[in-house]
Amino acid sequence: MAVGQVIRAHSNIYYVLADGQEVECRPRGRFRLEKTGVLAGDLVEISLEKDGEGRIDKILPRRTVLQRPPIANVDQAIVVFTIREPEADYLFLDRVLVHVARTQVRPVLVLNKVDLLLDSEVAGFRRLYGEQVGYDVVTTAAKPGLGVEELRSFLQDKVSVLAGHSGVGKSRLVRALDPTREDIKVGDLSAKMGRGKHTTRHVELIHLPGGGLIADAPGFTYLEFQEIDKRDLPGCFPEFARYRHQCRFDDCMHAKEPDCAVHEAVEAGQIARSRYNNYLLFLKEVEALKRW
Ligand SMILES: Nc1nc2c(ncn2[C@@H]2O[C@H](COP(=O)(O)OP(=O)(O)OP(=O)(O)O)[C@@H](O)[C@H]2O)c(=O)[nH]1
Ligand SMILES: [Mg+2]
Ligand SMILES: [Zn+2]
Repeated sequence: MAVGQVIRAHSNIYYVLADGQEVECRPRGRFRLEKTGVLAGDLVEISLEKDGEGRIDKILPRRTVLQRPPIANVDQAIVVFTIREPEADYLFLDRVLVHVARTQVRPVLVLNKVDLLLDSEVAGFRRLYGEQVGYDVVTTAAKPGLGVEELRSFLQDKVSVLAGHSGVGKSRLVRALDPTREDIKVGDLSAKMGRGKHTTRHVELIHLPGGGLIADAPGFTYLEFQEIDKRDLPGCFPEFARYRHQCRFDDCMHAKEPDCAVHEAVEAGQIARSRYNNYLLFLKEVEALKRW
């Protein structure tokens, strides 16, 4: 018996790194019945069969779990975003940030492809998501290799996962961080839609030269709010924190209530209206789900 970490999962085969060796494993039957099954990032107990194949006997308790992308035991989600190619989708970005906020995973925002942007666009993004909202923001251009060392400093000694739309450059960033990994596939953008083509198919954990593990993962577009209590939603918007305790009602949802300090901060330009509008949209979504 040995303990290892699942670094890749293809259908029902799991590649487990144990004692520096990659072992191809299948889970024992009962894991297939569990809702989440075995996830990349899982720490597992394995035993070797005579044919050299491994069996996963046990999943050790998970520190964190992310549904999108599906991975266990990560410390950080590197949320990759672009303003051009593909075009900015702030609603989706805020959706991903709410999902991450619901876990114990720390978000780091990466604005990639800054080689395609004006300095003023980069500065505007930093001002909003960095200064106003309060996230760590790193700006990169994976292709010409800008900002890669700053990103590396966020990854050292941690387990991180890349998240974001297809085509934003997640895999290209991994290759910029480890140029020896030419085997990692980088995709094109479809000429018609300007979107990625889902080049990465599986989650894979990669050891970085400077230390730290990073998981490349498939891009995703679809995310819905399930099992989320609407009262938890305001806490997922860090910029509300400073105001929400000054509302007239303790249980203020910052929608139509009178004397709402969050709403007043929006009117005063201290909270971005775009973020607030997305908040109201998510609130409606969560309330609609509850009615069923
Ligand atoms: N101009 C420019 N292009 C980039 C940059 N980073 C990545 N690209 C290009 O964007 C395209 C998509 O990059 P990928 O790394 O495959 O994107 P991905 O996020 O891994 O996409 P999926 O695997 O489909 O989720 C490729 O053609 C890259 O060369 C960048 O900083 N600047
Ligand atoms: Mg990829
Ligand atoms: Zn309020």
